Amino acid sequence: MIAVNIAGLLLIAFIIRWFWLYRPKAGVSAAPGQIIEVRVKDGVYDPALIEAVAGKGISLKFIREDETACASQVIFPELGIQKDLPLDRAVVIRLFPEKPGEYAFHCQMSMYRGILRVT
Ligand SMILES: [Cu+2]
Repeated sequence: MIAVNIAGLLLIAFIIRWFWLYRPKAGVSAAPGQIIEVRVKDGVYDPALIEAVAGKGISLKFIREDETACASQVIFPELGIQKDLPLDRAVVIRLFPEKPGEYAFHCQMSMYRGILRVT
């Protein structure tokens, strides 16, 4: 009984860590106008942290290599962007973040997660 409870608590801790506290470590800085390639694979966006400059356009080229339906869309809620990602086909998304801040992006179920950091 106690073992079950401990397993349950560990699972909850894992879920909280993964879904709420997840912070990508290594990032990529985008020069204005640059196209950054983002691979969608094995449950993570690579890179998952992209740094950009406010008021300058950047392009993210998403390449989905994960067959699961979970990965089939990418959503930038604050930027009002939602795109389908066909398997193994590059989808370029143009972004013009005007205000500095952190803009999350994720799949429909928020399993894949990334951050666009605008400075
Ligand atoms: Cu998903």
